[in-house]
Amino acid sequence: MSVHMGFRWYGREQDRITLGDIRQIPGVSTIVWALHDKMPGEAWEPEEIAPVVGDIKSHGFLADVVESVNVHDDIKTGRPGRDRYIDSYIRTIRNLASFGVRVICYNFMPVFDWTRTDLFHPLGDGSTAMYYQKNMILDDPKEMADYVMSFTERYHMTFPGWEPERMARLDELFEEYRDVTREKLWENLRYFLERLMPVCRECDVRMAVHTDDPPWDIFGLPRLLVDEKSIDRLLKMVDDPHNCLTLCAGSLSADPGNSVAEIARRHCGRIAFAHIRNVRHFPDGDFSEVSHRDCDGDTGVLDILRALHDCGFEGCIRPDHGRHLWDEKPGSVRPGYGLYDRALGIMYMLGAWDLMDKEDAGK
Ligand code: CS2
Ligand code: MN
Repeated sequence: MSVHMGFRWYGREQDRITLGDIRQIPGVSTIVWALHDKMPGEAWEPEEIAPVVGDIKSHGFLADVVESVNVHDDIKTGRPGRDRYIDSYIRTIRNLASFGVRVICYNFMPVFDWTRTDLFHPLGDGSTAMYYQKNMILDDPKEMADYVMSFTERYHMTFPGWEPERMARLDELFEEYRDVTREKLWENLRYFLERLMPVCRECDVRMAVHTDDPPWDIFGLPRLLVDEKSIDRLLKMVDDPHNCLTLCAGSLSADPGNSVAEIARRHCGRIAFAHIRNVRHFPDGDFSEVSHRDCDGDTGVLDILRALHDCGFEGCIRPDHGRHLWDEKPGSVRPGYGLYDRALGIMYMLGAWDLMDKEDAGK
């Protein structure tokens, strides 16, 4: 069964990596894309979607997976404005579907998307990777936001979920989330999904929520999708085949208590998209991103691939964050999204997958 391998691309304006570069990586069939200059809550219009999809297709790739259509804070907090923003989300779903998009990855994390304390942490071999130092994520979200924003300012790079416009009103945002307990956040996610499902059924689009990164509360903000139990809850809460998961191996495995392979086996039919990334843990709770090679980290990359293969997984798999190698330095590379290590990760995954295919063919 051939694997549907994806590569995330930030678009001509925001990515130095070209579609031509990606073409040279064996086995990539899908470009995972987004309109990165859209703010959460804004509808994506056909005339904005068309050129990007056209560009991707003209290079021989599929454009059927979008990551991310970000969810407006009013939807997450359940403020009165949410219905208007859900309406525009629905408009985006319809517009994307009309261009053949079948999977939309999004997240439901309050205020921040992925959170790291060092975006270029030396790994000792000359490469760098993203790193999480637990004792730095305690009570001052400003410090961390300023750190991430310093990259935006210095290198004119924005990161999804770290929109400068939102970060500039961090105090206000924290205030808006003050009364949003974990249960309220679940309720707001349910409300959002229930409004989306009829449209998803009609357009055959699967909404694939990304697991929370890291999978625990930060700065007093609740995080929902953190382990097998919470994933169960999500899938049962809105029990529709269009309510799906983005299985992000690296996010989940930041908690050593999670077995990503088990989660993959249990929920395979509802996993619409998989992110493969390897993480190494340190005894003090810190973790570092590392190469995709199984033995370089604690994620169990081979077990996860085996689980997906055994289940007949047909969704898109992409390498998630990679290390920064060779000439990839701050300013020349998007943190986690260099060319080389993700390409190496793809070759590693294809090696494992092809071998499993061969074994099956010989049975
Ligand atoms: C991604 C996430 O770079 C990453 O860690 O996996 O930022 C992901 O794109 C979003 O959470 C999905 O909305
Ligand atoms: Mn991910």
